[in-house]
Order: sequence, then structure tokens, then C-alpha cells
Amino acid sequence: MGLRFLTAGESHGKRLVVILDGMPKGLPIENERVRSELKRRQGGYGRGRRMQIESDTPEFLSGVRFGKTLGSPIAVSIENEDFQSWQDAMAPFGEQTDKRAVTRPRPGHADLAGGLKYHTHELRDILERASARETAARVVVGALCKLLLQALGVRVLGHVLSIGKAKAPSKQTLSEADWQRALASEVACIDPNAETDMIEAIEQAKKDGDTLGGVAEVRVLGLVPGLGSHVQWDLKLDGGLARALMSIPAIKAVAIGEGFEAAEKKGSEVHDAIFFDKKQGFYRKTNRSGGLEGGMTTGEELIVRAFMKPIATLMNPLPSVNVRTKQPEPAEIERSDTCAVPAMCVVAEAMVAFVLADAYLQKLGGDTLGELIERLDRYKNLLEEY
Ligand code: EPS
Repeated sequence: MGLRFLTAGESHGKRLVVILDGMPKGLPIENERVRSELKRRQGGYGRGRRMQIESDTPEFLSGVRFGKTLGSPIAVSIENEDFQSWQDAMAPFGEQTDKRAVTRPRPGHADLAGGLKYHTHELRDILERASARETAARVVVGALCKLLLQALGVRVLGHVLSIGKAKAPSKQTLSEADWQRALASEVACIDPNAETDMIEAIEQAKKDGDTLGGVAEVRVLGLVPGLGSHVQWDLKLDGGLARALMSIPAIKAVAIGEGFEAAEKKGSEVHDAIFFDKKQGFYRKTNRSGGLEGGMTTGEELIVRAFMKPIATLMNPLPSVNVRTKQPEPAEIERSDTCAVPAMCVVAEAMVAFVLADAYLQKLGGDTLGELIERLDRYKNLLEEY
């Protein structure tokens, strides 16, 4: 069956809830790891005031006992501390008395499409769930999946490549120092000069009442070859990764390896020649494929990029139309972020971790972590014999 998860919760509702189903029994869970991932998502230069209100603390409701998974569904909730100010506006029962109805859809947000789809003129019914607040729940899933992957010798890391036009120089291999630098950076950037440019760009956008998007890169180290499959469209790992990343709010494109750039080059400049020696087995000197061929991992580093459009809530709003009166009016201004690319990077890591944890479970099966590790060792032995 593999892994699956569902989230629930409105941005200003009482709580976010997530259920992760399919984790094997016996995986050690460190609450601190989950907390620190949530903290990373809350941070980043360019975030709005909401993140100062929240403290995003995971509360484990089921599936974990004495620090280890039970193999049963893991339910976790996160309180929305801001609900205190929204109790009337978001009350599950009673009549709407609060004036926080939204009628001027923001171009680029879910407001208008959702209003049309559900035939409602109260666009808050749509935007509350479309808000990127939901991604906090996904980060909980990501943290749990990272712990499983870690037990299998796999690390998932992310950094920001660009914000608006400010770009970090691209590097083929990233050192441990680079990763530490990304973790310490306010914009998750490995390059100090680019970091300054990114922060300046965010400042300028904020002054202009505007917003900025950008690109995050996720890399996965320590993967075995052969995760995913070539045999059926919905088993291909690149498809699964693209879907998972595209489902993050504001992601407009996903690239695997060289991605877009590969479409402009000749085959001889794109594919990674194959080599063999006794010590390493099969290996490549380049990794333009980003560690995926035929919908399967190659055993090289997995490299994916997620491209985020600028956030749709503009303090200097675009023209819109009031859905009740049909009169032209500027779009709604909701408290929001100027730039959430560093936060998106953490969410992208989470989604990649989920897809890969699932791929390992699909490949190896097993009810317990012990079984999983045993099967992984057997598979690794087979790979050595090949
Ligand atoms: C977010 C919470 C939201 C927004 C942001 C992401 O909180 P609020 O609407 O109360 O300020 O800051 O949501 C959006 C950018 C969006 O477009 O919906 C969060 O927790 O990440």
C-alpha cells in the first residue's frame, strides 16, 4: 500500500491536523526533529506578521508510543494560535456576524476559481483552505519521512537558488559546509553575496507593495538505484516527484536534473556516460539527469528544483471585480508574506521526503523498521553482485 497522508484545517481555524498512514513499526521519533523542521518553515526573510503569532508545535495524537512508531496511523495536530482573533469569523456553528467576508478576489489566488466552483460569494470559504498555512502539516509528514529515510541511510537537503532576479551561482556538488550555510541563512542560500542580493530584492518588493517568487533545489543523498519503476506511468518516480512538488501552493514548474536547460541541448551534451570500476560498481562522472532515468533512481544524487511564482496577495493590489456588486475594485488585501521561497524550500524537502519514503516502502515492503533494513541490506548485496 505504501504511504499516504491527508491534512485538514483552515488557515484561521482552530487547528491543523494530519494523518500519515503506512509508516512501519519501530521507527524512533524525535519530537525535536519535527519541531525544528516546523521552525525552519516558519522562518525565512520576507515572512509576514502571522509567523510571529504562531509557534507551530506538533501534538502527537496517535501512532507513536514511548518515542517509537506503532505501525498505526500517526495523527498530529498543530494549534493555530491566531484562532483566538478569529473565533467569531471561523466558528464551526452559529451565524456569520463578523465582517471578515471576502468579495474581491486576488488574481493568482484560488479565490475566484473556488468561488465559481462552489457558487459562493463569500470567498473566505475558499481562501481559508487554499492558504499556504496548510503546508505546516506537510512539514510534519516530511519530518517523519526524513527520520525513516535517515534510518535507511538517506538525507534530504534543500537550498534556495534564486529569489526574483537574485541568483546563487550553480554548483554541481555541495559540501557539508554549503549545507550548514544554507541552514544558517535567512534565505536558505549557500552564497553570501547572493544572500545579500536576495534580501535586498525582498526589501525592495516590500517597499513597492509587491511580492517575489524564486527557485528552491532539493537534493537527496544516499539513495539506492531502482526506486520507482519504468513499467507503468503512475509508478514513475519523476512523475510522483513532479506531482508532489506541483501540489505546493504557488509552484508553477518542476525540473529534474538539468530540466529546462536539457531541452535546448544535444543528446551527447545531456546524457551521463556510464563507467564501471570494481570499487564503486557502475558510476557516472556527470549527473545531468538529476539521479533519475526511466522513472527510476540511478543511485546518483537526486536533484530537483521547484519554481515558485510570487505570492498572490499584493499590498499594492491588482484590479479585480467585487463578486457581489460586479463593480471593478482593487483585489482584497490580506495580511501576507512578501516572499515565502525559503519556507517553500522546507515544504519541498518534505514532499520529496514523502515520495521517497513511499518509494522505499513500495520497493522493500515490511511491517517493521527491522524488516525494512534487512530487506534493504539484501537488495544492496544483490546490487554488489550485479
Ligand atoms: C501562512 C499563513 C498565512 C499567510 C501565508 C502562509 O497566514 P495569514 O493569512 O494569517 O497571514 O501568511 O499564506 C499565503 C501566502 C497565502 O497566499 O495564503 C503559513 O503558515 O505559511
